[in-house]
Amino acid sequence: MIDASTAFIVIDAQNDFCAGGALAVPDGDAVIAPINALARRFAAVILTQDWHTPGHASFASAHSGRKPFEVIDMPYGPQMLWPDHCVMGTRGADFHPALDVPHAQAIIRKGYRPAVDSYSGFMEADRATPTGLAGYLRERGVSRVVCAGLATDFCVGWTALDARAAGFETLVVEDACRAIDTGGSLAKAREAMAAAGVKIVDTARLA
Ligand code: VGL
Ligand code: ZN
Repeated sequence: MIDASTAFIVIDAQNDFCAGGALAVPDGDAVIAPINALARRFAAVILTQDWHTPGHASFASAHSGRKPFEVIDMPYGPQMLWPDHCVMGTRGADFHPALDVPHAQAIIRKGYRPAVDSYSGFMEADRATPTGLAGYLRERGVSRVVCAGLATDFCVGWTALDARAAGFETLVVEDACRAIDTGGSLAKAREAMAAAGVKIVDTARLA
């Protein structure tokens, strides 16, 4: 049942991940309509927003001789490099203009520390620094989270895995997500989510 103990987490529904954006996810715009429709079914709605400093360490442009989608070793582990995207305060970091969730109550920004990425809405990529989202949800009495947005294999996947790790029952609405799918990343994310007990559902089956 969708009641106040279930939160809808809309992940990175931002211009840079949509058509014409700096890190456009294939068919990314297609998530906006189902997210708008789904959001109406929830009293508790939270948005995440990828929010990087200019010259962020996850940008290929910050590492001489490196290109987007290469993987480098960072002090906290392997890091895929990306085109410059979602720079704080820029249009690319804004939510998609058609995103219509005025009743969303909190926006969790992430990836704002210059040297550390954060795909997950819960935990930065150092796997040690929480964003505060788990505590926020617990204080509100949330025990179940439903995730949708961009991208399935990165920010949605990591957010869902961390939600499980934090003890939340976790669902991902797959038809309200789209993937980057680079180097087998989507298959890997699906396997990891299944192994962790994340439930993959679609809008029609969500109850
Ligand atoms: C994302 C790569 C880099 C995402 C964010 O939202 O999935 N992917 N930053
Ligand atoms: Zn990012």
